[in-house]
Amino acid sequence: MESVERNDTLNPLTRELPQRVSDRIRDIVGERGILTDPADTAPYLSDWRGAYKGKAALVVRPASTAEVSGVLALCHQEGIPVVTQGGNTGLCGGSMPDASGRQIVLSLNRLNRIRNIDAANDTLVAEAGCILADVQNAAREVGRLFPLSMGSEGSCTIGGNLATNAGGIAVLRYGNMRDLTLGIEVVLPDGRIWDGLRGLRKDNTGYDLKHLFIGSEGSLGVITAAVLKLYPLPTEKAVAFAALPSPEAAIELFKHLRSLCGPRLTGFELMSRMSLDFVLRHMAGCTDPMAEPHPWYLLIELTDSSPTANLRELIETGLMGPLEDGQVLDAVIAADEAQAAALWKLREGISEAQNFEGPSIKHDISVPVSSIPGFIDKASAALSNEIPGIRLVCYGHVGDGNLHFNLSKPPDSENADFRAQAGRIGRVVYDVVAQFTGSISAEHGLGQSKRQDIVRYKSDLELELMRSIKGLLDPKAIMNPGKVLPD
Ligand code: FAD
Ligand code: 2HG
Ligand code: ZN
Repeated sequence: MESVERNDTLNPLTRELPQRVSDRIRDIVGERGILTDPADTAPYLSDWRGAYKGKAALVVRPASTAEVSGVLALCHQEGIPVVTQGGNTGLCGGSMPDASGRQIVLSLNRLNRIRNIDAANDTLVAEAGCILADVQNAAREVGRLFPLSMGSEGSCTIGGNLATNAGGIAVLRYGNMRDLTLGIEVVLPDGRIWDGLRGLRKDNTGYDLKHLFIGSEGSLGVITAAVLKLYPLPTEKAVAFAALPSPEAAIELFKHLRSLCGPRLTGFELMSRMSLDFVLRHMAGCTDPMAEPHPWYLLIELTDSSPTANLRELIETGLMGPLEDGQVLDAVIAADEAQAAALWKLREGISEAQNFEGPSIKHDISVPVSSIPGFIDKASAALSNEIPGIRLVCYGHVGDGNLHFNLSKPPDSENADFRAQAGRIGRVVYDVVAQFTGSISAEHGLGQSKRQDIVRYKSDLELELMRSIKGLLDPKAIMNPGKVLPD
């Protein structure tokens, strides 16, 4: 903020930006591109969970790359911090401005055109503000699949997916957002536009710069468009819900099904009984598909594009042996699309269901797949020593080695007391993650919530390189300050 002159007239609406600056922003994005009324700005100033809140000098909604460029050039010149926002579904506070009221929120929800679909090249060019579900639908209309899929797909955006290198429920087969992207367009913090929209599967011309911006959580520049990879649309699908005695049994079944089904194994999601209980308690229309409760469950999906694939028979064969030897306790196979959707709702509803149980402390961790049972054992034991009565909501993309090792407060404890323990508890969990050479953020990013934690788990050299890259691309540190990098 140093370069904002102290004796400028403050904008009466925002009180934190000089009037001449908000006038210039209005000139760039037009009347529709600015929100100042508290009723309009409120959804941009609180995150999906209600865990983070912020204030903003303005909410700015550019409708083109040129407008993003104009706004960033001005903010760079004036030293105004910019918090880029997509669908605001992030879970680490990355899209929230701070409490100063001096930052602007740059929402990309008007930058939402699909620029091009090339079915022969299997690519789609989407602007950053496109909702993920709209991109999936556009691909489906031309008989193709855009495979990124997650519970927030009706609200999250391609820009947010790129900025967080999102994962989701089909990473096992198709990879995460980094693997699904061939090129990007980025507006640098000083307003220059890098057009890296190349739809090439082979391009070895030096450093692959797109990977710097993918996963950078708005801290290096604003991603405005991307060339995304498309795949053949699956024509066959089988979905099974299996009950298991333990995480060890889940990993045995994973090895078995990987060998039997190869790349057809698309989703392999673990959930504890506590996770299912929350869904059954809070999500309308959800029922337990089994007569008895069991300690653990797997949601398994096979897909194929071959018209001759008999996936139902394949999954039945795959489950038969484990059912006979007690590694699987019970199993249900969806008879049609409606039953498959109902089974998926049991898994996808966990995040929302947990919100109804009061504040949660989230740990989005990864370890090698083989270490999942050991991690769950050790981390659960460490936690129950720390807070008696804590409720562990453990679930996730176990085929990727990624667990959402989430905690809900003991029912009789105070919200504030529980929240105050997040740092101490995080360290207990993350120290176990480190023992298994895992990561403290598998898919949601660092945002505000984990940026200080990385000091303990990344080497000094790695942190130094990250800071150097930030300094090079964003020397005035206007892009999403207080996120990703530790103080
Ligand atoms: P936002 O929340 O708006 O922003 C996230 C970060 O990206 C912020 O740091 C922001 O500054 C930055 N950003 C946004 N757009 C841009 C841009 N164009 N250029 C530069 N930076 C930008 N995540 C998963 O990975 N897997 C899941 O399975 C999953 N499931 C979820 C289920 C639910 C119910 C919910 C609520 C969330 C889930 N998420 C999941 C988390 C979240 O949806 C993803 O992180 C998603 O990618 C965020 O997209 P967004 O558009 O909402 O981004
Ligand atoms: C999921 O896999 C999401 O459901 C959300 O990544 C996880 O809410 C969470 O912690
Ligand atoms: Zn997830």
